[in-house]
Amino acid sequence: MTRILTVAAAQLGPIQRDENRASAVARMIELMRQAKGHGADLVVYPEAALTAFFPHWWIEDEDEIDSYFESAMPGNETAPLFAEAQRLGIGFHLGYCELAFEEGRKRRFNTAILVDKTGAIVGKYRKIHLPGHPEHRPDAPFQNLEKCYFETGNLGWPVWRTMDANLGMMICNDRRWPESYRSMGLQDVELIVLGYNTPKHNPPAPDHDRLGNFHNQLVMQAGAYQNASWVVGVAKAGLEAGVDQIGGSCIIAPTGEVVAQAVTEGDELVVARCDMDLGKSYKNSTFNFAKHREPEMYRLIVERKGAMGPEGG
Ligand code: CDV
Repeated sequence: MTRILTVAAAQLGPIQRDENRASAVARMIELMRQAKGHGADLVVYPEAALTAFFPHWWIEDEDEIDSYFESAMPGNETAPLFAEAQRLGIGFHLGYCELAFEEGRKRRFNTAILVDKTGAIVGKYRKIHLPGHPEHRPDAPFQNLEKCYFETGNLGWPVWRTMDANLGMMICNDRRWPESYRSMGLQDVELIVLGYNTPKHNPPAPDHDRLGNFHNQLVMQAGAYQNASWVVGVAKAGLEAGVDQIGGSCIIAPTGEVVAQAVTEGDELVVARCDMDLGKSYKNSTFNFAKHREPEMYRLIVERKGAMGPEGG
């Protein structure tokens, strides 16, 4: 019997600074209802989906920073999303900014959760690759202050068995690093979901700007193929509080092929029927890790290079 999971990538257009969570959640619910109309089992929302992407601004006031974070999930403003998902019998993935109290102190993470069809949170991931800089750069056209506002994620890359499939999560910049995918590939992941906020302009390297969409797809297609997993990447797109962000949300098969892609920079749903067994022939042949991958050899190469100094040998 084939294991089909119908997945909807729920791209969001910009959320402006004065747009409240109730409005953002209403937009997400509208996309969730559309997804249900297409028979979706799972809806994937972007990174930090409830507010404008505040790491683009320098904020000094602690209370103002905290106002972009959720201290409970679901909280008052996100409860309607959980209720609608439960009513429709649909799972979802949501990126948000998490305020936690752990080890006796306040901690802030860039977080994503996986919610099953009963409305239960079955998985949580905290972003590991935080891009940008920790200090204010007043001369930059906009800030990229994730290193200032978030701590590095401390939950690793687990894979969860839910909805009859092996699901994993990463967040935005994680998608550019092969180890994010491979950590889950080694756990037989079948579907990786992620959200992103990616500006079209890269202030420290403007020569990369023309390649933003290409690199977005390149890394996700490579990650999908090399780990024989579906990858669903979902943008918060368009001009948000002066920062223009790419769209291009897409659903990528374990073959590395893009099977569905957004064409706007606004709220838009793209849907695909994803066969969770499609990666099996790759896992059993080209990417049979147990047969062809030699981690011990990688260790020896790294050690040998270390012994020969930075020039190598
Ligand atoms: N939110 C992100 O992690 N954005 C980064 C940008 C800043 C490069 C990204 O990798 O898309």
